[in-house]
Amino acid sequence: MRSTAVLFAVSALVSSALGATYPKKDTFVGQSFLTGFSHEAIADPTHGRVNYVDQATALKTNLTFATDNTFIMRADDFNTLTPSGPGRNSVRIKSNNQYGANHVTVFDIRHMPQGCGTWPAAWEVNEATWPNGGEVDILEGTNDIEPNQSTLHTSANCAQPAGLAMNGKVVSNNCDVAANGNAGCGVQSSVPKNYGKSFNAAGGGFYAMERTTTAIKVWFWTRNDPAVPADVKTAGASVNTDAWGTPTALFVNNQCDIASHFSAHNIIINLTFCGDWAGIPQFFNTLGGCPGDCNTFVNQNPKAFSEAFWDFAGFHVYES
Ligand SMILES: *[C@@H]1O[C@H](CO)[C@@H](O)[C@H](O)[C@H]1NC(C)=O
Ligand SMILES: *[C@@H]1O[C@H](CO)[C@@H](O)[C@H](O)[C@H]1NC(C)=O
Ligand SMILES: CC(=O)N[C@H]1CO[C@H](CO)[C@@H](O)[C@@H]1O
Repeated sequence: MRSTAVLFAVSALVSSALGATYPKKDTFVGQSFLTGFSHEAIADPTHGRVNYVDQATALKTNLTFATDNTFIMRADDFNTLTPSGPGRNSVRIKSNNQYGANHVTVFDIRHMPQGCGTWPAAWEVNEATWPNGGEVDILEGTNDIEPNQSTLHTSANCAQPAGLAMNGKVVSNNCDVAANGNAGCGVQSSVPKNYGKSFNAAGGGFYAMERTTTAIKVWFWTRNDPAVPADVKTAGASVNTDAWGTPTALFVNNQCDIASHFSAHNIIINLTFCGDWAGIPQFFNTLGGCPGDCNTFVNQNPKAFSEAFWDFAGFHVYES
């Protein structure tokens, strides 16, 4: 009895020491996004009305703009498009480094893309092995609708139990991409101002994601929330996730072996228009309140995209 108790106490100490405090690995602020990330001038796999441009084009046309402390990525808000030509110019970037089994990513975001037809996403994935290396969607939505959802997408045999301690509401619990039309296992946030117009009006905020071999957690704090942890706010030399309180979303490994379903990931930021999600009338018209047909709207209304930009104060990756 006694030795079991001692063993238990020791292993609890060890796992909390290993799991909670992470030293800083990479920091991306301002111009360092230009060397730490690559612009991906690729065809959008989600069939959006988008034309992703390369870094030289993005810098030349000011779609990508960097100073010492600002990194902006935007949609073209100037050109009217011909329906038979390429889609609206935009930017998609991917981190050159990958991050593995024990890491925390903190996204300090001042502004996110808003407007009819927009579909922005901040996520982590290994595109080369998808879905076997898993996918973690940290921030994603369309048409300013506040789905405020965090989602995992995986290969078979990964699900989430009910009743976990989190602030969000579980909307689906099978993470397998082959189930439920690749809905994944998602949790809807209940923290205010975490997406679109309300997020931007508040000056943005902080998203953080922690991945270990036993759990994946997502937190969100709006810019002036007094509860923003000091290590998040100041992008400290290390972070202690144990002090961050109840996460918005929690995924655990009791019906999903996280170690084998998630490989090392790149961070990807994309901004597309319409396509497989944002362009569906249910989301564009009914829930988004946007007029007519999504592609036509994107072609004819460049000024509607003046708020379709990301402004990053910085990304900070911690790894142990
Ligand atoms: C490029 O974009 C930045 C950020 O919005 C802006 O401050 C700057 O004036 C723009 N530069 C040009 C040449 O338009
Ligand atoms: C970003 O691209 C990935 C595929 O590479 C896709 O799964 C995701 O839905 C895209 N999201 C946006 C907003 O473009
Ligand atoms: C704060 C916030 O934006 N909450 C929204 C999260 O998503 C649900 C469902 O879409 C909305 O009803 C909430 O208003």
